[in-house]
Amino acid sequence: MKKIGVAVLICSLALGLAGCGESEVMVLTPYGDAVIRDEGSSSASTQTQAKQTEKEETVVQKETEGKADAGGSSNLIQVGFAQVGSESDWRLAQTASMKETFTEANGYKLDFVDCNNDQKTQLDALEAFVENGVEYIILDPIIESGYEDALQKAKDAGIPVIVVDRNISAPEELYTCWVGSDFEKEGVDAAKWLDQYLEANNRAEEDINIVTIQGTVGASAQIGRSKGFNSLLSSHSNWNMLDEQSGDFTEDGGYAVMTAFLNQYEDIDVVVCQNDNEAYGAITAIQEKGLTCGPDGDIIMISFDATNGGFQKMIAGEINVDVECNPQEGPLVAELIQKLEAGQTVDKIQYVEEGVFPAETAADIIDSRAY
Ligand code: GYE
Repeated sequence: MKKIGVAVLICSLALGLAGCGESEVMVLTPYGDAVIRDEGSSSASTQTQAKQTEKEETVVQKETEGKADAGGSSNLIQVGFAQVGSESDWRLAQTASMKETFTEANGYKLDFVDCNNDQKTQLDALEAFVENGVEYIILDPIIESGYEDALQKAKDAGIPVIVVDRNISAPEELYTCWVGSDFEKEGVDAAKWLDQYLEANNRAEEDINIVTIQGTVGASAQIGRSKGFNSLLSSHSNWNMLDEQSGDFTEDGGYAVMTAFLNQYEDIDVVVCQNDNEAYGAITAIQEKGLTCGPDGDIIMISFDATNGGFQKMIAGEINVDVECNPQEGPLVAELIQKLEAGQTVDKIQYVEEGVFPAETAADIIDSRAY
């Protein structure tokens, strides 16, 4: 597995086709086969197979029709992006990265769909991309399951699908590649930070009551962060996970869940918020109860994403640590598309590198952050 280095800042506490003829164009079928199409005729032959199958001819024909449907901008690469929604600062930063990358000036025609955190909307968007004959599909899956049929349709139409950010449980042969974060590692990093923090503050032997405000249940960012953090619970018999409830990655959700936790549990030592927006809501709920959180507060606040807003909350003394999740995936995805356009193979799984930022490092680092 390859690691792509992108603006990496890890603090001291960081846990660290052969050529075509002149009139021919290359049309990629997903996952390896490059179909060479003679633009002057409807014939096609594959690079890797001497015998063209009926199915592939259908695919090429469909792509030709589709490209015409997609808007007549023949020199632009048609890309459809089915985005999760706009639930968080992280999401807005990732949308900005994609929109800044897939511009007409850069040679792309982007069809962007905000799926409003609704899987049905996302599946409809994927179907529309196939019907419109886009050349590439970028999918940020809301949850891990339920995309097999949609991916199969894209594959049958010869459209490569690049999965970004959140993982997918569909068989690997149904999509071209995935690029995103190692969410389980993020969870482990958060727990390791807590371990070191408690040790440094002479609280390693104390009973520690923890609550988790989960992200959208079934989203790989939720699954991985929970799995990673909870994997260290068994090695700390004094860590007690009181409760885990979903705040859906939103500020309102974080506020509602934290309010309920505070009403139910008298002694909460640590809150794990699975993104910054949930942390903003949780902080409000804590303050409304007359309590404080952060390095000098009553409650230890752990967050994920490390967006600008999260850094500001660390500088304000309200978040103890923010585990980075890098939203700047646009250039990486464009690089993959350019490689595919050039007939190169791409690695199936690619992680972006990420760091861990404790509050005491925030003021020095915030100005160098891009999101
Ligand atoms: O942490 C959260 C967003 O999938 C990594 O989704 C992403 C998560 C991110 O809503 O803020």
